[in-house]
Amino acid sequence: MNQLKCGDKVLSLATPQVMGILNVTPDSFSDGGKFKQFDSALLQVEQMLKDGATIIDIGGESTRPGAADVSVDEELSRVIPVIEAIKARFDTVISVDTSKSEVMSAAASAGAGMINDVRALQNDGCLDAMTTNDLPICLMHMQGMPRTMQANPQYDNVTSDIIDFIAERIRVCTEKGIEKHRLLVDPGFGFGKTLMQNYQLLNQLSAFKALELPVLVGISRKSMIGNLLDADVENRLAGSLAAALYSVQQGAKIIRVHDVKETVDALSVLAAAEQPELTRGK
Ligand code: 9MG
Repeated sequence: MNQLKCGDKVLSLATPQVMGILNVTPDSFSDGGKFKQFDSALLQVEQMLKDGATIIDIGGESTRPGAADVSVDEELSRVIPVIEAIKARFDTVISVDTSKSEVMSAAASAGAGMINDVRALQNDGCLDAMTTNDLPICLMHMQGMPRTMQANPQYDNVTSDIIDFIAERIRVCTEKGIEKHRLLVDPGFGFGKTLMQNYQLLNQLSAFKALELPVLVGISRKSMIGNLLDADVENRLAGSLAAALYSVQQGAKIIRVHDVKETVDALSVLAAAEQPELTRGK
């Protein structure tokens, strides 16, 4: 259970892993033409890997609250060339953040090592698409859809409702033939949750251990940090690091972040505090 087979690579989850975020949506590259954008994406990947990321999560569809839909062709044209270029240049696990079956299949053929689906394989064709490869899949919880999800999210009990939802998605996946050892779970911070619901969920994150699958968490720079601290997006680093450390202490195995170096440093200090013998020889 501590190892995840990601295509031709094996990822150890014996220690927490950092997943670096690579958005390839037009709003993430405001400076110039397509080639410049491509180069800048690869430079960003190179830096994140130097800083200690072991997974790069490529997203061609914005899932921010209020974000518009993207066509299959547009998403394919944003994501597939970037997967191919990363695969040719770097030795890393490539995760693809998508909810489209066509993108899942094309990404798997292009060399992706993981699929990260914020809709937990609920869209048409996704379950079938993922039975034709053996990649790991992150099943994330979202209430509603990005355009409207923050309108008025409602739960009886935020943590147990989300655990029940994910348990049902695990059941559906395994019934389809997608083995449990391929699955990761994610409570979906910020996806249809109020500020208080997000912090209740963070407080109770260890309850997700009951699902007996690796937990992935994405809190980096989100509104749950900004709204708590009254901080704009450039001033959320300290809050994001605190959330990352707390998540790992509650059992999270993969942390999805923008600020890779700072997160890796913070996790190294946490690991040394927990196991001082790790510092031997330094
Ligand atoms: C794509 N994306 C944005 N936020 C995310 C989160 O919290 N988890 C996962 N798995 N993906 C996310």
